[in-house]
Amino acid sequence: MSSPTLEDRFAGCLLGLAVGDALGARFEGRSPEGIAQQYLQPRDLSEHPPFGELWYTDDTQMMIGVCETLIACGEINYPELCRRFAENYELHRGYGRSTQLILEAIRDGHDHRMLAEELLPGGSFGNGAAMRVAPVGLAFRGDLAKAAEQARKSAQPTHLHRLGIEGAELLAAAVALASCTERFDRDSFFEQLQAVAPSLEYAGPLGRARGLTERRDLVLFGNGIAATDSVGTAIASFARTPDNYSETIGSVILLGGDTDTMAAMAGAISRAYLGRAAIPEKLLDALEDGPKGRRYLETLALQMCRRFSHRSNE
Ligand code: F2R
Ligand code: MG
Ligand code: MG
Repeated sequence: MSSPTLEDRFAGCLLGLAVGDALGARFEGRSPEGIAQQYLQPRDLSEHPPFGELWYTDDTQMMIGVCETLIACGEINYPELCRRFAENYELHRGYGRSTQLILEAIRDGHDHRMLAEELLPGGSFGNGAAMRVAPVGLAFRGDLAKAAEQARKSAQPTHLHRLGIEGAELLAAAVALASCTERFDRDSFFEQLQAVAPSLEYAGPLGRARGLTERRDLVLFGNGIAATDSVGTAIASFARTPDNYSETIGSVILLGGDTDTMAAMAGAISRAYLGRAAIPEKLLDALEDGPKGRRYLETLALQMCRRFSHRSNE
């Protein structure tokens, strides 16, 4: 099989994130035992998805804001990013509490910088900065140091805790590497990621992910809303089944907990590697297609590709 074009990878990444988010959202907060009563194998979720249109959540809505900023400015520009986040914000998408308050403060013209410091001790270590950062990885895929620096900037409005920020750096690097990869090399992938996230909280899971073979061991990586309980899980799931998007997102959804976000992150990495072509049609067709739905994501991917293709290191 020929490798995907760059355009294919960009579209795959954005759509792979949105589909993972929207499918995972149907199971958010549920226990693995409860999900197992309906779905036994990861692929079952793609083959027999829940009935009806699949609606994305805050993960995709914020990722759209990151994309729009990158397309408009060529890099992360703080005021533009805040403006896009607030403009796109819809409460019913299901935001984290602190992120919700910050976005409402931006929207209402209040001083929000203090909020990010004060609402949670030491700033947020939630996975909200990592769940939206994939476009940064695409844009700066040829330069991991730049991707990490831009990921830090993209976290700034809402996530000031070092673990929230480091989770975003790691996820951006994983997308960057996947989008440049012709044939997945596990050792090289993890060696490069380990250089990006040296702190113990991430180094441990990355070390375990490198040797992961059994799906049942994914449970050791966590399924929670903290970046340290979900970013490693998404990366581990991708690296276990790099050639199979349905298996990669299905495996994290079967863990229960923060299913939308784990599937969004895992789906973004998977499709940055595999491209758009093999996202199951059933899932793609079910993804919402309103004003900022499926076709808008395809347009964003095209614009991103035009804006950033010269940075390719392929
Ligand atoms: N919030 C949700 N889902 C909840 C259910 C929504 C429901 N369906 C509805 O109908 O409303 N999902 C989204 O939130 C996660 C991303 O969150 P983000 O952006 O990181 O938010 P925040 O507010 O910064 O942090 C989330 C929680 O993490 C804990 N936390 C973070 N830092 C902390 C600290 N320093 N000390 C203590 N706790 C900390 C807090 O409980 C925060 O509320 C994604 O899952 C996304 O899908
Ligand atoms: Mg969500
Ligand atoms: Mg979530």
